[in-house]
Amino acid sequence: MAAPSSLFGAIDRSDDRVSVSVGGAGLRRGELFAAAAAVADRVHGAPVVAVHAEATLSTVVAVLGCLLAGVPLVPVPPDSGPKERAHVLRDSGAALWLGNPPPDGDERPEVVPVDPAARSSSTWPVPATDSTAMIMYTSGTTGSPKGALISHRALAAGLDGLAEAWAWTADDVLVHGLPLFHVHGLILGVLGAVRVGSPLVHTERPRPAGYAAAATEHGGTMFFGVPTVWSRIAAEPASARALSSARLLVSGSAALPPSVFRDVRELTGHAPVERYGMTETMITIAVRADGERRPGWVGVPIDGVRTRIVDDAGVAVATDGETIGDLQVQGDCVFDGYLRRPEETAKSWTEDGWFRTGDAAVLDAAGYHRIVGRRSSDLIKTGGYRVGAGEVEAALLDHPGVAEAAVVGLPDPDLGQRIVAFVVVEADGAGARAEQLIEHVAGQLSVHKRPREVRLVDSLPRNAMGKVQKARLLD
Ligand code: MCA
Ligand code: AMP
Repeated sequence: MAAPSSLFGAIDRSDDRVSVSVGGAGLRRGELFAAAAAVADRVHGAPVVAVHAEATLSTVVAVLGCLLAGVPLVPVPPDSGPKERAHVLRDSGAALWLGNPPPDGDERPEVVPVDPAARSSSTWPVPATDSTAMIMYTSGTTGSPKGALISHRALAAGLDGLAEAWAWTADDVLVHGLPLFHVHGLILGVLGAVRVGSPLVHTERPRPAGYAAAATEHGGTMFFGVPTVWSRIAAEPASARALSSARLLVSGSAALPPSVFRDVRELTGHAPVERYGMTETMITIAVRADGERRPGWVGVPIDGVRTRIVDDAGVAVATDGETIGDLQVQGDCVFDGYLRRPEETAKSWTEDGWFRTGDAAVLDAAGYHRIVGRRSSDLIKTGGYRVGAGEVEAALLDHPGVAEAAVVGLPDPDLGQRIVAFVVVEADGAGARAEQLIEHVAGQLSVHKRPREVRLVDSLPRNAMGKVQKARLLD
């Protein structure tokens, strides 16, 4: 029986093509949608549903079930601390929690287990293209993470643009082991594969040996990774060489160091394809499969996206490959705003309707883009994760022994940037030692938001207005 679905085309429950496997547990395409339909039966009509986004087949089934039922879903990172999780659940208004319950006994919505072996033949109306498909929480420079509202239209437009740019078809086999709670691993890495119809082999963690095994055992043709993953692959030549049979090695989520680009090219025979995006916009700029691969350059806008790079007066900068300006984008893949944050939403667009990415970039005469960095040092990219300095500072200041805290991202050969906190302890805060403060943050926020290092200092550098001078800490 075929049933309609805007994101995944007509669904045939007898379709026995290999579809998704996570850590070796797999479902054929028809089974995947029948299992997802059983989830949809359970969540249909809920206002918002949280998905405990562990790297499992159940997570894939849960996400597809919500999309089939037209219920907005919120992926919750499995390692998020109680404070972060409570914020996401409260802010999103999630009425149900799909998947294994979180480890502690927090207050939480009704828990609904997910069973990849369940089957249902129910069908639902295709969700309106402008309705919210996902609420993806992402850090800003200050405050708690904000929920980016991503519509069914944005998902479809973003994925189709990438499929076109990379000649991504059902003949590909996609391999990655990225987390299933971000755009990269979940939207591109799962929904992309299911929309295109290419089998997905998810390796649970993005480790070099897992990627190499998937190349030889499953004939992987496309591999996704953040720069840290590619740098770790380049450091294991035997694993890297196993990827030589691939068609496309794709890097994104942070800047790929040119040295890693060259090492990967040398070991695998493939120059990596770089692409640029944001939680708020999906992937807007990419090197095409048939395009020139230049280290440090992320390519051209995907189909349906327009970009501009402007100076402080809003005037387009010269296309000389050198003049730096603010990157702004437009397109159907852009989100609809932040949940319950009208002011921050309004500030994110220019008066003439361009989304301000907050990234500085240059453009050359061939239309190639290079990302120079974030405009604000308060957004840190560590291992491909975006972390707001303000959120980590707030967690540190919550500790009774901390008087002042400033968090920055310092250059790191493995992670791109590593989180370093400069802390002034209270006069009577002798107990506030560095390791305790790291654990204190870990008790509230996700693992990757923990400072790797805490430096106890007598004072923070401040300007005449009393504002911390982060540039001096970065030095
Ligand atoms: C981490 N650990 C720590 C600390 N931080 N221990 C003590 N203090 C800390 N501060 C622990 C970890 O839990 C882990 O423990 C061990 O140390 C090693 O951590 P790490 O070096 O971070 O390695 P990893 O856990 O293997 O992670 C590296 C990684 C990961 C796999 C590259 O960072 C990752 O999955 N990144 C992907 C992020 C991503 O998908 N971003 C996409 C955003 P244990 O071994 O016990 O677990 S979407 C996006 O950006 C846009 C749309 C785009 O363009 O894609
Ligand atoms: P996130 O919200 O986690 O989606 O992070 C988005 C940010 O990651 C962007 O605003 C950029 O600063 C950064 N980013 C993503 N892809 C790239 C890339 N290929 N090169 C440089 N920076 C990137």
